[in-house]
Amino acid sequence: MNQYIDLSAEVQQAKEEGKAIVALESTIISHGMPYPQNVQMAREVEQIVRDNGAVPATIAIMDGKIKVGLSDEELELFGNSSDVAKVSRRDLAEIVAAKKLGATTVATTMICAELADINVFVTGGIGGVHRGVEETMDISADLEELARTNVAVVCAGAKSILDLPKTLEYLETQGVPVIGYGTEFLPAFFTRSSEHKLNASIDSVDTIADTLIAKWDLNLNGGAVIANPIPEEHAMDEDYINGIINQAISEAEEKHITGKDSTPFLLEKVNEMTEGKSLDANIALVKHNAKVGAEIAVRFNQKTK
Ligand code: PSU
Ligand code: MN
Repeated sequence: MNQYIDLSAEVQQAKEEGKAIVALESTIISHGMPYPQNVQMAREVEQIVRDNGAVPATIAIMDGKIKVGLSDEELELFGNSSDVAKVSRRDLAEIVAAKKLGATTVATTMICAELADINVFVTGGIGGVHRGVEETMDISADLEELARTNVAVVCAGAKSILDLPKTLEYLETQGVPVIGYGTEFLPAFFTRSSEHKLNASIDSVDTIADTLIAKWDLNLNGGAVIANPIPEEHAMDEDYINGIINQAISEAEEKHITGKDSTPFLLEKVNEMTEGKSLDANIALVKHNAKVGAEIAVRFNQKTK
């Protein structure tokens, strides 16, 4: 194992026993949701992974190490401190070497998961091509990571704070499969669907595991997006949430919020303007992803043992 990787006792034991492991990110905790709901979400998601037969490994940077598996106290620390850096690929070496606290984005969680030999990663939504990219060139490093790192990312699609068609085009160019789980259309995070038809739709976790195995056995390097729609009962009204998102984007433009601050700003604004309703939806969809992700990880593990 890489010298910078520090496995928790639970993850270490899972490795020894050959159990399925599911990676979880920490930017969603430190920069994606308010305290204390973020910490509670993180604990519940870990428990859902366990209840579905896998072992959770929340990933974060601390004391010059990549921690794979966090204790309750560490989850609390990452959920409730103001000096946690948002760490994407660009930032990883600096934050490790400086021994700072860092929360890993989708891109960095993929890097760390691969180093720890974990194939399945569960989160809420991936980053993507931002609206207005023609001006800003703002394209999340998550997409480039999906192109090169062999980890499957189970998410609820991407938020319409992004330019969804351009995000799909980018992924196609990079050869990243986007698999709709039980849907033929890209889920748009808060809503179950969008108008963007996907190339692949699979209804069983077993077949998803087979697809991942075939991909990597064929040396088709890179990740895959498993897009799992938010459960019906938690989905938001499309016009309502898109109206709010448009307002949040206007405000970000007025305030000249750019770069890595853009996504956290928009998430917080949307949460504020929906009076917490978007946060409830966000938490519900992550929990659902945790169940599906654990099921995929268990199948993948059985088939590759
Ligand atoms: N989308 C969400 N919640 C999040 C993020 C995205 O709904 O917390 C986080 C993830 O960690 C993702 C990151 O990797 O934002 C993308 O940031 P950026 O656009 O700066 O690459
Ligand atoms: Mn960006």
